[in-house]
Amino acid sequence: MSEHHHTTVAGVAVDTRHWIGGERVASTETFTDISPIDGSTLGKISRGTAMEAAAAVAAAKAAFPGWAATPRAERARILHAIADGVEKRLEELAVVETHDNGALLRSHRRGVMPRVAHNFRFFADRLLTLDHEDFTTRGHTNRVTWDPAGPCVLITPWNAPLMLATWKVAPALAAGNTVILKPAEWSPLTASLLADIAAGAGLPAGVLNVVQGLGPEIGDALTAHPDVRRISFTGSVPTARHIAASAAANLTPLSLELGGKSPLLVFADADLDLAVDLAVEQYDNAGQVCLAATRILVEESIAAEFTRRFTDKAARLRQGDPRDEATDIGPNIHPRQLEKIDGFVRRALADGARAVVGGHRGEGQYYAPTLLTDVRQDSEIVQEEVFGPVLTLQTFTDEDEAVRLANDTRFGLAATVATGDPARAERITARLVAGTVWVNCFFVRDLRAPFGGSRHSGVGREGDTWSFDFYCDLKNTVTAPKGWQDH
Ligand code: TXE
Repeated sequence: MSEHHHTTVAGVAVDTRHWIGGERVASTETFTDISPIDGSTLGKISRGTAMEAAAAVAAAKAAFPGWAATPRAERARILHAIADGVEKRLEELAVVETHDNGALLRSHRRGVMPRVAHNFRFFADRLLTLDHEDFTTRGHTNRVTWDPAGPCVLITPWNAPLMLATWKVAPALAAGNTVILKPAEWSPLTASLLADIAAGAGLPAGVLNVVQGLGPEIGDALTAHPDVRRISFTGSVPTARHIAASAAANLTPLSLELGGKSPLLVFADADLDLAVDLAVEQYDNAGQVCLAATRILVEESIAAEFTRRFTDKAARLRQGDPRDEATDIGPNIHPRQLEKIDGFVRRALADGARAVVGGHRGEGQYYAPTLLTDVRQDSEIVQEEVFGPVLTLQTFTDEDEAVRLANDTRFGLAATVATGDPARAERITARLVAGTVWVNCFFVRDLRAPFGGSRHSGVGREGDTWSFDFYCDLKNTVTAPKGWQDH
């Protein structure tokens, strides 16, 4: 096979072509996928155009009636078989993902890839109990059913590639839809492995299609296509706006999971060690987490002590090769992302901010974990998502000020509250604008809960029945009572 058709990453063979209608399809052009670990080339990936996009939608359209008519139990069985395939190849998926996006191998092994398998199992099982009790209206029976919607375009980012992709793929397939998955061009490899796994699990041809390519080149051909019935996107706000405009032509329903600028509120009555742990945890995945609480808001009276303990703990973080079990923070995804992060920090420093920790690049693809103080509420560094290991610290004197600062951005994805007072936790939580609020914890997630954001953090919720509601056309059938002919 040509080097334009496949690559080998840490001993794992990956097909670098599209997967359309159950076949591998190559584009004439390719794009280069590089590893954030050392900048090495991982492969030449098929660079999709409108032609491949149209072919993928046509394949998804052709496969739809068959898959939609497949009994729920059989769909669930195949999704469980995909989960089995993920578990069987878990180590390979973890290794390839780490080479491709630079996130820690240990978290891919122990957290992310098991969750990928769980995504399939959860929605397979949930499908089997997806029923609304019938009810009657003047003797007429109402029956609510979840009809599959049709071909779904799923566009996904690079910060947690396979996890975020399968969070959409699994419910879309469970619901009886067919899928065109477009992974991010900075981390295209595990989506291709997923296509192999799905085919091995017996998913019929055309039910899952994977197209590779650069967003601005292939995006519109997918999102403006009249045969596409749903678009689910996780990524940036500007791209979401573009997709929404493109989808408007056909009024295609959208689910949008976007960025955040979430607060961590630390009250003087909090367990300070826990609060510091929660703050340092925000450097996970080199800060490339939409949920990250990047704005630390600390009660004035404990700010000095909090900062001292935070600085001590941050100094002990080990930054380095994400394949090393001892590493806490790996590289950032791409030279362009590093440029972007550094630009934010330079401008903040020029604007009067002070770097208490870090504030500069590290070697190669690494950015030093950074904490900035003396930042203005209306400044760029407080208002815009950096998507790197950069946190700001501000102080407040009472609950009203804490809530005002916490809610004063255009985002509303998540918030974390550290306090020893349950009544205060309740008061604060009720006033926060956020899709998820954690009290004295962070990142505890469950597929039974709704996930999503308010304002510019997104539109809609994913998880449990909220995913099914999005991926289905809900139908109510009203049947007259028996013997209606006699009347
Ligand atoms: O995102 P894009 P980028 C935020 C984060 C980051 C910034 C930029 O702040 O620094 O976004 O990242 C596809 N039509 N998040 O530029 O462009 C693209 O190919 C259709 C937060 O990488 O949004 C990729 O598959 N699709 C976030 C996907 O959109 C298009 C995760 C995401 O890329 C397209 C990622 C187009 N015109 C970034 N243009 C989160 N919420 O977790 C691009 N794409």
